Amino acid sequence: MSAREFNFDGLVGPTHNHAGLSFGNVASASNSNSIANPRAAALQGLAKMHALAQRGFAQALLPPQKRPDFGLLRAAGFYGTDADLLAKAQREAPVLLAAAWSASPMWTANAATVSPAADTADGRTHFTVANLNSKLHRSREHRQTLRTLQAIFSDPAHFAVHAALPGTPAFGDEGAANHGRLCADHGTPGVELFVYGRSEFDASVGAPSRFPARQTLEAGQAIARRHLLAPERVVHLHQNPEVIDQGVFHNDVISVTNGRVLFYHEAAFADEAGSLARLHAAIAPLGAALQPVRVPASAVSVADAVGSYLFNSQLLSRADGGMTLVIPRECEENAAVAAYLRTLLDSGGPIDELLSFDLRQSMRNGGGPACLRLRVVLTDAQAAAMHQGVLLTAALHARLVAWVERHYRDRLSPADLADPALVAEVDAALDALADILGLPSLYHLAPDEETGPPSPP
Ligand code: SUG
Repeated sequence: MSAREFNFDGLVGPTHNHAGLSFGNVASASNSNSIANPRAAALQGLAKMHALAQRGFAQALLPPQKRPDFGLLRAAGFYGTDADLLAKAQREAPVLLAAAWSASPMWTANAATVSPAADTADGRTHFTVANLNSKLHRSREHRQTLRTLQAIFSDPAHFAVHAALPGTPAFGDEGAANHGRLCADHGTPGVELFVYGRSEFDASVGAPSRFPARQTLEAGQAIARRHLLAPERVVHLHQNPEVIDQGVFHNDVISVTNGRVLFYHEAAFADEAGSLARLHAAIAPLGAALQPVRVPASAVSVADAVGSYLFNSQLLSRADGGMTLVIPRECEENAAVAAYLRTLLDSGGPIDELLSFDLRQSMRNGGGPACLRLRVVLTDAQAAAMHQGVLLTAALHARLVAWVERHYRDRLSPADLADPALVAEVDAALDALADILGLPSLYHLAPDEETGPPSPP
């Protein structure tokens, strides 16, 4: 079966801000309460999408979500008019207010876990929306994510879009950020790799002590069952708890897969040799050999990996057979990482090209090139069956740049989050976007059941 990998990048929403909401994510904490530039953030993301599309990579996007999330504020006991809610929340609970405005759905690597048709028993592409229940602001994303994915991948003959796992600690799930795939070719069966930071029920699995492990073993097991994966082509690997404690809050901050290649830091997994042996064994029956590209700590420390986001790069197969590593600018600015990258290109290994992008706005919240995209392998028939309005053509890129320039602020501070004018601005922007993407009912969500009455009884 011939298939291509599409990257669905998150279009950065108009309320991108730096609120420090993600304990365990070093960049989020260190830029807390600084002033953000949503316009620049969205344009930086669009520039990356456009450049990759121009080079022939299959590129699409996932739209932002409606904010603020008044349902969250009502669920937290605030009532009154929209303006009352914003003012009261800013006075009494500014963290909740920031959570309600978060543009975090931009990091679409956390939107869902995706299993291509070649891996599933029913020959459909399966998606499980991530519950993201480790962080309050992110736990609110899954309802709209489900709606969005169902709108884009609506044909049940080709796609199965599953709702999020129950939002309980046993099923902590952060989507594709902790998932990888190894294969000879995107269209042939692959080995799916689920990386977990802790287990709810197996006390022998070590957990980090300083920062939370967001992904559980039990979530990966449930998704593998839901997606009808062959057990012999599923590998669950334990992430090294020590790196989580150093700021590796998702596995995609310390390793990435593509084709037969596993690009990883030597400290990524709890048991490096055992993990590699299991991957070798799982991929061998597919007639392919694993190609590990191991980065030793002597070349790049975990701190440098976290600071530069070297592993949060996109590893892309080119039509000419080579592989391109899409890195954030920060990699070129870190002396150790820049030196390592020079040796990588000279090594004669599978990675033979670097492309670097300025994604500083997203990076300041701990989101690099790989966080900003969800990989979806599609056959030609599936690509034709999905909603076409989200494919990034040059014309769509130009329309979106103009849309951002018209609707986005170039400055957003915590104080601005109580401004009722921002609510109207975002509504106007998203109405226009739904038209541009040809998804008119995208934001017509039923009110949350949990929000309760808008004022006290
Ligand atoms: O979940 N940051 C996101 C970054 C997600 C990165 N994704 C991947 N690694 N795939 C997170 O921690 C920060 C928001 C703030 O602080 O305002 C935030 O949510």
